[in-house]
Amino acid sequence: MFDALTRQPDDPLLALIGLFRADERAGKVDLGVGVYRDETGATPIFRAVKEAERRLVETQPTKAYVGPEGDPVFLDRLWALTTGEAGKGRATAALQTPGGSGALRLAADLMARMGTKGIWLGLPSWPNHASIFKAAGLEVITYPFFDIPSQAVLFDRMMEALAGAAAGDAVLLHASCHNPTGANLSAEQWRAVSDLIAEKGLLPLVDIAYQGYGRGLDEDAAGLRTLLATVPEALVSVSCSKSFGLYRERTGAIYAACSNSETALSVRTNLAALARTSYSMPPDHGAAIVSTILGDPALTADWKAEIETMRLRITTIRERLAAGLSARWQVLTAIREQEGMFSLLPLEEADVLKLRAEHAIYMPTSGRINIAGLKTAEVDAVITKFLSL
Ligand code: PLP
Ligand code: TYF
Repeated sequence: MFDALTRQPDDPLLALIGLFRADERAGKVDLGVGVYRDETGATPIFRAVKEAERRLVETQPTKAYVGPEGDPVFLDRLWALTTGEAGKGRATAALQTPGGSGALRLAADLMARMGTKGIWLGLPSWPNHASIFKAAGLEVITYPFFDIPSQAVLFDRMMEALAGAAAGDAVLLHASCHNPTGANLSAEQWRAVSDLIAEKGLLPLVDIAYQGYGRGLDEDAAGLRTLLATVPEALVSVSCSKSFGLYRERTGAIYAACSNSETALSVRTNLAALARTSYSMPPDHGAAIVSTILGDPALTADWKAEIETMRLRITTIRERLAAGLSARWQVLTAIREQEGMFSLLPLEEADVLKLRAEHAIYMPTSGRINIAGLKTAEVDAVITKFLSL
């Protein structure tokens, strides 16, 4: 019976982890999968996370199921962190999910249930976006978002495309720290796209997965907050994987900002019903950690200080890389203005494979680099190898 199945390709980003591990060369460099790394190449556990875990070990009274919605205290605290004042007083439906991926899938299932036909996706995007939406039965409609050779956001073309969207269509937006390009929209561009979404009656789905890694915790959510202040309804998918370093704990949430509390109740019961036929109830540990941190001013302050240090490490590496690479590729001064972990270099697949074979520098064939994969001490050597292409 199983022979009815055909073998599926691995996720190229995750497959890269295995290729890198198997490489025995000294000085190999991993610019692949999007996890934060420090100056030693490690992905550390935040101090505040360790402390929250210690407290949970001592005080957690039970491991009995959480409900399908998860912990409402976690959901409130995370919503406040994400939306600031823009979230206050909004009728909101919320569900704790297994990571941002779980949130995106629930959002897609909800849209399919609502009869949403198309979801507009700017290219390039995180490859899993299109896969998740298609798996839920949505039609993915793409538009150009970023031009790799000129490293420019194609804002006019994005607006032209969205002007052609049908009322009721959905639009996926990255809140900040765009994966894979690092490109960001200006405050005016967020205002313009928010106005267009409201005017056309579109449903925005905002994916926020890197809050704190770009310009700062509030700055990275500013565009999302503008949008929420403008549109009557929105979906927001939050991932705690990067912002709290909780990758494997599968921590996230889906929020629906609604125009009244009756609708919010209906949306919440639909999200819960969708979760029930999938994984039933969400994992608790990561959400309990986040809730503990955000409920304690001292832990929150320590977590903020640590993520700020990480953010500054990334911006420093960005400056060094932009200065070095622009000697040959003038256009790559853009790396300095881009934000978060990723930039998308104008490389051919052959260049990427050459860097891998000859210099043990690993990145996906798309040319995306994880800036956090670079240690300060090796930046100059890596620049030299790029310039030798
Ligand atoms: N959205 C974007 C843009 C991502 O890059 C990721 C990946 O890490 C996610 C969502 C989902 O992350 P997770 O499911 O690990 O929380
Ligand atoms: O883009 C990345 O590298 C991160 C991590 O199936 C990731 O978002 C990559 C692939 C995947 C899940 C997470």
